[in-house]
Amino acid sequence: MNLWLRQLKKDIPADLHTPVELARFELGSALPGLKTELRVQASMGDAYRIDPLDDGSFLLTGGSTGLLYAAYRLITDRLCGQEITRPVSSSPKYALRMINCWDNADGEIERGYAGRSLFFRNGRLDYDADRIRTLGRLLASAGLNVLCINNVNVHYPAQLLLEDYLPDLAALADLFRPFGVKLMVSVDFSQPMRHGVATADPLDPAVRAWWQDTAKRVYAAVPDLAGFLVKADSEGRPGPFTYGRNHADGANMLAEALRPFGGVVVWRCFVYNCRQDWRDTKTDRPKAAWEHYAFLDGAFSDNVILQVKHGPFDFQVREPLSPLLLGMKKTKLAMELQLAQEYTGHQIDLYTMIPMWKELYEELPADNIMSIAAVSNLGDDENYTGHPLAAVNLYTFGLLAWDPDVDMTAAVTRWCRLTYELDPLQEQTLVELLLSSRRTYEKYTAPLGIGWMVTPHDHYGPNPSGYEYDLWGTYHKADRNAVGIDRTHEGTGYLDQYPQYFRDKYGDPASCPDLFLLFYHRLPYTFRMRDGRTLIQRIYDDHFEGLEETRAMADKLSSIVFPEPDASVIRERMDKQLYNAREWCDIINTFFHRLSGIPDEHGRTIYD
Ligand code: GCW
Repeated sequence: MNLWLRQLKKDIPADLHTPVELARFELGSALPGLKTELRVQASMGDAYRIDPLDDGSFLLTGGSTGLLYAAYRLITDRLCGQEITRPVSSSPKYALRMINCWDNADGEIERGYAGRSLFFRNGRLDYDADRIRTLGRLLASAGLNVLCINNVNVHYPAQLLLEDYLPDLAALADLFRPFGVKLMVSVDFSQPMRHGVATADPLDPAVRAWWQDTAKRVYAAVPDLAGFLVKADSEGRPGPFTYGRNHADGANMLAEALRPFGGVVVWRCFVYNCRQDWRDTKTDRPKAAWEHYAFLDGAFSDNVILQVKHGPFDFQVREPLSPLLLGMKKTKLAMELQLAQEYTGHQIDLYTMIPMWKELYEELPADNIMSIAAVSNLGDDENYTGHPLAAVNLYTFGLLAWDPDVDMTAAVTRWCRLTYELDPLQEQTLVELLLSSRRTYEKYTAPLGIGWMVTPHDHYGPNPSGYEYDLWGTYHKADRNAVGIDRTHEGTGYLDQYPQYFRDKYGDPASCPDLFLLFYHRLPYTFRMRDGRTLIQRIYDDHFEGLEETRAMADKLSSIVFPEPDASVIRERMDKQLYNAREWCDIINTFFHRLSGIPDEHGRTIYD
């Protein structure tokens, strides 16, 4: 299944080895009548230029991967009914456009909602090569160029990717090479200790030697491996803290090992105390990343990229941009997004992410962000993303990582047009529906930036106090009068981690944007919002609206004629979403009504 490239009917032959060969094949089979000339200009890398010539032919110029991207641009423009009539030049804003799979070697996917791993079975790399080629085609057509295949929580035997399974890794890298997709692997910081080294201390010469030797072997097998991805000292993973070292010590040690081969260390900043005592009011989890990393700004080697989750918590529906992304000016950074709908509906509920990403990109500084990464929403389901409409997130993630200024309606329309041949009215309905889906989901789930009212561990469906007395630092502290945590200077001081303009924007509840209100402030239910409503009334209204909008969405969706098997899957998941939205709406409203005792001004049903 070619998803948004379903009009490309020919499978990719196994004997293509370079992006240029592939570009020729794709152009020849997708646009058989069209004359194209491909001119390699190696220095252009991923960038390309397309010149329409007087005789109706096209001249494509670019680096080898650039030519492949140019070919997909020409093909997809044509499939969308758009003609290139003027020269087009394009180059990616971010050098590394990465998908991070959380696939375990046994084939399970952590937070996977689209089946099992496409890469692993029974503890080994084992896959359907045709599906891998199709995936490569999809990734390249979206401009994506790095794929980390294994979970950042590296479970045995995934460690063997650097050892016994190296030949398998090399074979997989060969498969992806024509697509311009480089592999990356997650590594376990304590791995040397499985090989007779007494410690994993990053400053110990034996540890350094082990990693250097390992890098040499790995790059002999996969010379273009993008590098290593590391989750250290996070949620129980090993890391430099065990040895009294900091994260620059750890990352730079690995960077030194990868440097001779041009590899990068992508080092995640998802470090916080995951064994917090809920009685402890001093610790405020969103502050953690800054406290661990900000003082190290400038201390990382030039082939280290710090990968920072977009918000300070963990992929909630609404979080501010992480202060690290704004404040670490002397460090190379990657922003990490999550396509896997862990907190956003498990690829059952519709949740199109581009409106949220647009907000993030608008705030992102221009200079030191090198890379954009996203946790994968892929699996071995026939349609790759579980919900057929969740593929819009994979595709538009790629478009934005290439060019964050892309218009979001245009991007979603492009995906719809490539994926389905709908009549214009239905297409417009689908585009509108997808673009509104995030806001709708936000309305029926946790209110006004508070997050975390999900069922613990599984993270689907409501449980307003599920995490309230737990270890994870994710509290809302709702009582009969008020809800939220004060994160201003007078409160936990989280907001102090931001530049002044940011503090000014969010620091005062009277001017703080509504949707962030409870992220930054603790407020009484009677607090008057700018539009005159009380906080509690706004919570009720949002939840009733969220449910109503979901019902309207279901109606609209049923008016669109999707092809099978998509139609059945979409219908079946929409039924589940309706159930979920109702559960959320009623449980959240009841929760706050029971606490506050304040009735809904409109007398709607709240179950007590
Ligand atoms: O939110 C948590 C997820 C974990 C995940 C972790 C992370 C891979 O629930 O499943 O582990 O984030 O990002 O490392």
